[in-house]
Amino acid sequence: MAEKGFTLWFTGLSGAGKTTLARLVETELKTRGHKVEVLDGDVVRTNLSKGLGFSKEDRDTNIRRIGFVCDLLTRNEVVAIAAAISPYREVRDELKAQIGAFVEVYVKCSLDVLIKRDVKGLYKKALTGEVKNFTGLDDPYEEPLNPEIVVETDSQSPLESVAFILRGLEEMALTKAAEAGAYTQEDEEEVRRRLEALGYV
Ligand code: ADX
Repeated sequence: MAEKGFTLWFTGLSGAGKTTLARLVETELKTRGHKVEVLDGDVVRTNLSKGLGFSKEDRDTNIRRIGFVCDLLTRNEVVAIAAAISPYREVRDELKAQIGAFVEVYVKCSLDVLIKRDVKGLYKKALTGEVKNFTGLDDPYEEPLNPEIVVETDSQSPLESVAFILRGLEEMALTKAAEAGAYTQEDEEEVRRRLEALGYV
């Protein structure tokens, strides 16, 4: 029997870890037999949302486009994973109502830590005024009020957050834990490769 489709929606500030967690959860869910597609804000903005900027209107358009594709995938037994800041509550709630099988994951991290980490160097640019309307600094981020899952990436390791998310999905009966020995050597190598790329092993 085909697995049930659902949308796993990661929201949170730039650099909080949405993409990292989305990719790790993707690998794990594929291992468990799900069909999975990731829609990442940074990637979508190079194709589907090419040309859009960071005004409220453009961000909402970007999020509605990502949500539209997630809806199509979800209907077809695919797990659609979105990783975009998606700063506005109203449009996230709109997508939740539209898609139904929608799990909101708030990737929470304090601004202090994000500014210190600053992997892409964008916080520095935003703080010096080189980049304007940066989310969390001079542009709003509306925290989810009732997210299904919250992970705190300033105190958890990526693997801890991933384990927590998977447990949440298991409790919602959206996935089943893989049986011992279900991993092929290829799966293990893939996880290892991803962790290596992140500097964890
Ligand atoms: S969203 O607001 O429309 O959901 P999205 O997740 O697609 O944003 O893109 C965010 C990414 O764009 C950030 O991770 C960052 O790399 C880049 N970016 C460039 N300018 C901004 C800005 N003003 N605010 C936030 N992110 C920005």
